[in-house]
Amino acid sequence: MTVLLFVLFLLLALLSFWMVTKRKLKPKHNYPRSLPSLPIIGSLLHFVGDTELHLTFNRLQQKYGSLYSLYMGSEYMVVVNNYHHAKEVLLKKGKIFGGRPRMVTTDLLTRNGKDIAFAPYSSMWKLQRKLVHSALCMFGEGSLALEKIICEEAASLCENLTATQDSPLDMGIELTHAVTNVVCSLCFNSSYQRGDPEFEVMLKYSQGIVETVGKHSIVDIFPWLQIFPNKDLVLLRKCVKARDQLLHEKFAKHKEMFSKDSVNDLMDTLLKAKQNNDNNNSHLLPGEELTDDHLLMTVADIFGAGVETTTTVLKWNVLYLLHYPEVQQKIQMELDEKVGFNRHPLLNDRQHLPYLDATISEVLRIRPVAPLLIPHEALEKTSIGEYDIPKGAQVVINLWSIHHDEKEWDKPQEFNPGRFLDEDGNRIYSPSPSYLPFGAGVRVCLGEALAKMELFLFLAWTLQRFTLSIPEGHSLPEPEGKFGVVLQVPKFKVKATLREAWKGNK
Ligand code: PLO
Repeated sequence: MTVLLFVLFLLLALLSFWMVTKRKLKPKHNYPRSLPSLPIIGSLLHFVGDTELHLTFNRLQQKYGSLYSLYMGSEYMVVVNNYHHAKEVLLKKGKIFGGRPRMVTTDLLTRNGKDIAFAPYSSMWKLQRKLVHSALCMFGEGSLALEKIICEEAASLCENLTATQDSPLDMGIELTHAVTNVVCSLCFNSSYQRGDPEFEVMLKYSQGIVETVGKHSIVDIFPWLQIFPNKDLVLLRKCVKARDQLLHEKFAKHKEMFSKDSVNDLMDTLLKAKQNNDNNNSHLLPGEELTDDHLLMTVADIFGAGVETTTTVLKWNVLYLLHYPEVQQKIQMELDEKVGFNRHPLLNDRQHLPYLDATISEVLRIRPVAPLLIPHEALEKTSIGEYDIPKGAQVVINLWSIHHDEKEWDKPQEFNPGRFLDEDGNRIYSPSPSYLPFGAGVRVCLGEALAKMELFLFLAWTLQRFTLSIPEGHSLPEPEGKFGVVLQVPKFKVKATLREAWKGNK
């Protein structure tokens, strides 16, 4: 009996101890305010029929504040809508938040995270990033070679525009062609001629991937839905297959021709690194190996990112120039004065063309390429501001909110390149710190310098020679983007008219 009483007493004591500690622990967890959620579907009722996630996340701030949480199905997600918190996540605690959530669609695209952008935080990922970074420095940013390549492509872009002069033209395709050839030289030391069927294949599969990958689609939220037929997954698989075929051909050719004394492009750099690594696995942990899959996925990432992001920004630029002909005219006046008509624009001119530079910055602000960046994942228990964040939480940085914050930007909905200039028209870097078009921290965009060179040169060349306008009978395209892994630009036609000074000479 006494034993029984003793056990009962012990149990009661344990229970009360547990309850007291639980009550004590509970207030310790100060998680961000959460949207209501139901079992299994989580907070998804808020997003029924919603395609523009960045806008909904922006709107939800009114009710839940700038930092809130929700459940995407069963996944805990924190949404960051202001730059203080964004900088804490990306810069101050960059390593802690350096993970990536696994998703069905991105796993399919990257052979389970063997690329850079969607890969988990690991020593392999660091090695891949380092290799690409040094290759970009070697072939591009540091040397004149890249400027020459971009200018050659800009020249043939202008030729094509001259040929189709005054008739309605989908400039998107011309711009994609030019940008693709720059990235092609960089990755594969090759380029596409006009009308090359391989280029058409690339255009088509890339569009399919952009439409289906990494946009929190239903299979990303409920991976078990993969077992049922799914239109998006069928399309994605088909496009990835087409991409792989193209990549394998290029890879095989490079392997065959490879010589470590003649490294001509990114693919060669990666092959050389693999050879070195096979000899002495220098940077990697035991059991880790830089495989052909890693090389392929790395090139695929750089190629895909290089093409899709830069063309998207160029298309947004053209769209805004059609809406604001006075901005276009101002850029042309600046070009006429600083570059003139006897030579083409060079990278060195950038410092003398602040209005063009400011226009590019404003386009990147008002229509960020990746409005939610790529989701991050907390690799350990941590915090944002005064709030606790559990290990494994998905953290989404809403760049759209950060770039449209009324506390930071005067009339953020208005397109106004002048906000990036001081009273004398000199370039200021950014009037507000609430501006991160390329992200920041350990996952910052690898192609920022390359992108800036291309944006500047392609626009300067085009506007030096042509005036862009809406063709007769066509209407102005709405500046509404379609959310996805990049913010897609609506299709529209442009009339490119050769400017007076260029008529008669080439
Ligand atoms: C674009 C379509 C390509 O076929 C594959 C591809 C690879 C890398 C992705 C890119 C797509 C979209 C833009 C991404 C880029 C990596 C970094 C970049 C997500 C899906 C951004 C904006 O973060």
